[in-house]
Amino acid sequence: MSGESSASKQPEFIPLPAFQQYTEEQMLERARAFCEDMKRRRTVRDFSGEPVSRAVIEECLRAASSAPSGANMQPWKFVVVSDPVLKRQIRERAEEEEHEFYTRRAPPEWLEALAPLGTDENKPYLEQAPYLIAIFVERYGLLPDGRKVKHYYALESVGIATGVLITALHNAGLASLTHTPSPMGFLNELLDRPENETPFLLLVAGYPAGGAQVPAIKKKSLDQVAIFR
Ligand code: IYR
Repeated sequence: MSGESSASKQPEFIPLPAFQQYTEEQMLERARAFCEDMKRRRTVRDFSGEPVSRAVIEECLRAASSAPSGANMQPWKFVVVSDPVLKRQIRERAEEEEHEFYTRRAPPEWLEALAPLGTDENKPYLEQAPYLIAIFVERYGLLPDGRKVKHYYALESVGIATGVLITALHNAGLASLTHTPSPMGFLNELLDRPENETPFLLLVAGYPAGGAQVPAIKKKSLDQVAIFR
């Protein structure tokens, strides 16, 4: 088959679709309003069992899937878990790992860094929240004939998509929690994912429980994180 081995596909271009230009005043207003809204986002560990429309989750996943990615490989998979049996299994396996983490694996300085968050090995939210979105990184793609397709910057790409997803969920009026049981290999087994997919994190999504509390922690100031030269 000619032309298959060399990278010889001709690029095709279309006009940039629907770019929105704003006045400087509008830009500042939009940027401020967005920043204020994002500052209201907090990681929540206390979820209500109130159901959330699947259509909302689907739109948020479409937004996440619009993220840029290395060579446009889109190396992400989102497994949306709402089945109570699966949620319980995930909770059991995560708590087993977390027990090891909190009692043996975590070095003292890690536990010290986590102290202000008040986390422990109990993860009731893995059953309480209506959705657990298990995010996987496709470390490489698989063609139907079994050949592997190289993925570039897969972790960075999935990190970006996850940021978009967290933002989309917040924008839709939902709370989320980035949960990283370590190791997370059990997710492949429970969710029946192939070996080219590695768990990236488990995003818990739903409404906060009435009276939910969050740790009194602060974000760094702009001066501490941004350098203009
Ligand atoms: N995975 C554990 C520990 C944990 C680790 C980090 I880094 C956090 O920011 C929060 C928790 C847990 O979920 O409790």
